[in-house]
Amino acid sequence: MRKVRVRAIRIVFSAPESVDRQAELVGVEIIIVDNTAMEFSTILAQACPGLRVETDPQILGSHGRDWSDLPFISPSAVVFPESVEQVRQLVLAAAEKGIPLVPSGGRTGLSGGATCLSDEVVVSFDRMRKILDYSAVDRTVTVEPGVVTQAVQGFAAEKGLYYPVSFASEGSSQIGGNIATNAGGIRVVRYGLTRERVAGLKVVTGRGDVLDCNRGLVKNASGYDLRHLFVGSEGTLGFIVEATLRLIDPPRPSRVMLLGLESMEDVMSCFALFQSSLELSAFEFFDARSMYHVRDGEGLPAPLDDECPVYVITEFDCPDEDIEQRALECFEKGVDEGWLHDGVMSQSVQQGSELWRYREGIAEAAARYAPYKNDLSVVISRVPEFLSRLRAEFDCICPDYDVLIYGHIGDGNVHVNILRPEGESQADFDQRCKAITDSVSKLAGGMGGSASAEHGIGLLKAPWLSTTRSGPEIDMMKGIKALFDPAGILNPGKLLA
Ligand code: S2G
Ligand code: ZN
Repeated sequence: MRKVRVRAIRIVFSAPESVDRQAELVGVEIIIVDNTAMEFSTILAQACPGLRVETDPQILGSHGRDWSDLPFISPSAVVFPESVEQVRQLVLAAAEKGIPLVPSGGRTGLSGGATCLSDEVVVSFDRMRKILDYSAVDRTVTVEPGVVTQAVQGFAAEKGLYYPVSFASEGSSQIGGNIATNAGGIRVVRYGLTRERVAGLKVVTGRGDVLDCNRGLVKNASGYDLRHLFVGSEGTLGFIVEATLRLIDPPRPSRVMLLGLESMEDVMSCFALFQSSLELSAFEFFDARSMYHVRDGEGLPAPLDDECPVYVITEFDCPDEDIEQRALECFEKGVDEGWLHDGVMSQSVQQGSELWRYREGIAEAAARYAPYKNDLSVVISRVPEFLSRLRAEFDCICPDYDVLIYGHIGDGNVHVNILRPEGESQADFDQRCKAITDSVSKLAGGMGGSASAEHGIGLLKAPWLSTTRSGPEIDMMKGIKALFDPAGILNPGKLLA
């Protein structure tokens, strides 16, 4: 008796013409993958000599998750390739056998992009974490995908240069995943996103082709720049197996200000004032609920004499006393205009780090409640309107919810963390949060914004892709997916559900 693997069962009902007529079962379709019951892990182990294949439950548990708090579905195996050739071999075998693969880096994703839907095989890049090359002249470093973000920052600093992409999870996230989600972070307002850092990308496509895109060139006018297709593709077009990153001059000495304000409109007035007078490297905001939770979670003292409705953390170049004076004049003008209520400026690197904890500690403080997250963006000029309409939505839809609103206001990105009330079941909470996401994604989309600013679409936000992308765009994206992954094995169900 030959066991076969059932990939999916489709139960087909008639669509009742009228509501009083019951739908009737008209058919059951069983889709069989032409695999013998041989385990995916066995197939891959045979196809890729030397590939480390794990089915240990503990590894399945750790590597089948990311930070999205989705219900856990175990992968059938986790594989740990150690070379481009091993990745190529395993992709070829998976494409031939119809084995779905899920790429996994630092597993710090927030949209479920590295989680399983059924019995996929997770491809972990934990064993591809070498720094392969460095060029002082090109100011580029070439790394394997499993190199941790913080390691690249450290390597750049050792060379007297700077890798500016920075965010709270940089100690765990991997470069491959940063590129696959085009990670942003706190200094986008000055340095842009990960995309700006990618000078070259080696990728294994779903057909098993190894593409060596751009190879570190500054100029290359030879047709479509395919590397940019892979940046932000969430592992659905190919697996990143090598990245050449462009490093930059280190920043000048900087200062950090924590400011207390009355309203979001005041935040944007201060942003315009500070941006016109100083070299900003960050301009972040967070509301009073965020301040409450970060102080509670991180055990931080009140930074200002009074509590304020809104706070800003801004960082700017301050190489000398003239600039320091200019910063203080900005502050004074903000107070005179009534935009600023109070503020404090760091006098040392240590104090700067301490002030940053009020912003960088929010996500971790909220994580205790397993919050539901929205990650929205609009153009900077529409932030005040967006935020007042967003706040009105929350006041109307869920006045009983504890909602934290914070983010990178300098680049138009607003994060929302909704905390589940104690008395509400997870099912009810999830249901209400889906309705909220419906509303706020349509609000952002209706203003030309995005339902996902930097965390990616993944699994969690796939139902709302169409609030941001048009039908023709989604058709084009599906066409590109079919070209690069004809067998549909690369991170199926993510981004383009
Ligand atoms: C931030 C971090 C992730 C989160 O703090 O800027 O992107 O949980 C977020 O919101
Ligand atoms: Zn963020």
